[in-house]
Amino acid sequence: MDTKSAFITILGRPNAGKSSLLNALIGEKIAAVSSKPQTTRTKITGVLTDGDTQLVFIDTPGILKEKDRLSAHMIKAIDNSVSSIDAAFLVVDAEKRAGEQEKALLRKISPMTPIILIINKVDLFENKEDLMPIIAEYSALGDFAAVIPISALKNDGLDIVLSTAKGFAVEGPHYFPDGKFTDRPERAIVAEMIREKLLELLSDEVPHGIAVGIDEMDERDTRGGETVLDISATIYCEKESHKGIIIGKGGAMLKNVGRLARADIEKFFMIQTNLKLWVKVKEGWRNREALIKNFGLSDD
Ligand SMILES: Nc1nc2c(ncn2[C@@H]2O[C@H](COP(=O)(O)OP(=O)(O)OP(=O)(O)O)[C@@H](O)[C@H]2O)c(=O)[nH]1
Ligand SMILES: [Mg+2]
Repeated sequence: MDTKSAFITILGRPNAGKSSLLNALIGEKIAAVSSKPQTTRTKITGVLTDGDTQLVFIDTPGILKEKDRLSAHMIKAIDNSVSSIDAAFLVVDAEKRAGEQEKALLRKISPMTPIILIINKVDLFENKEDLMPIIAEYSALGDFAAVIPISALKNDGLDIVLSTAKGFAVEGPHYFPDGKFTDRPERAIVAEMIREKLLELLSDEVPHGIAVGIDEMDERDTRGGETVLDISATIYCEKESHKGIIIGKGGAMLKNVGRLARADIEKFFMIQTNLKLWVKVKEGWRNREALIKNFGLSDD
């Protein structure tokens, strides 16, 4: 059988729904999703193999302005994801006006790379006619190979995204074993599940200064003959005052984070999980290269 593959990078401003789209296309929750901007911090690869065709999607952080060392790495992750690809998805939020952020992203993509404009969150429009001027405005930003309105949240239009993506596959080997849907280590997926809950539950600056490290992740057989997954993770924050907020009154916040993250982990790995969370302060880690690297957030 002649195999085919396509590498497709997903770009877009913060919160446009890039990671939601990646998860929906792969059918597994491999990337954290939240209503806060700058949820994704590194490039995340999702793989979908269908018969002879393998699609490799690369989700990227939504960020354009450098404000510290971490954001510099996030921008680098975007820049490192736009070369040697077969196509790019520009994901835009139908509720937002087209702007400088999209233009800046388009400038990063080689003129040789076909770009598919994906207009996301169309579920928020009761009257689909209201979408027409929005589609026209975004379409005027560039020369797009296709324009596809979707709802990543409601799984609407994804079949068109997939068939369009397949059209960009070129003859070549499959770069990942069939059945594998991400190159992310299990520990990284778990850390992101925990950070996702912190992003949703905490407000303002606190969650943006958080990194999660997995200290232990091991399966264990209980006396009752069951297998459980023991995970011990540390939540690093930037200030002593943030530590108090993360732990919450009587430990309530941390308990809540643990409960929600555990549910996600159990669903993903299909195994009963015992999750222990710790909180530590690492002042100014977002500007410390060694710590950024340690947290797996470096794109060198
Ligand atoms: N209504 C609606 N909400 C959506 C849709 N897709 C994503 N969202 C929401 O939009 C928010 C941002 O989604 P993400 O997937 O994290 O966005 P992102 O582009 O990856 O964001 P960054 O990683 O911060 O750049 C979340 O609250 C999602 O639930 C959609 O189709 N419809
Ligand atoms: Mg994201």
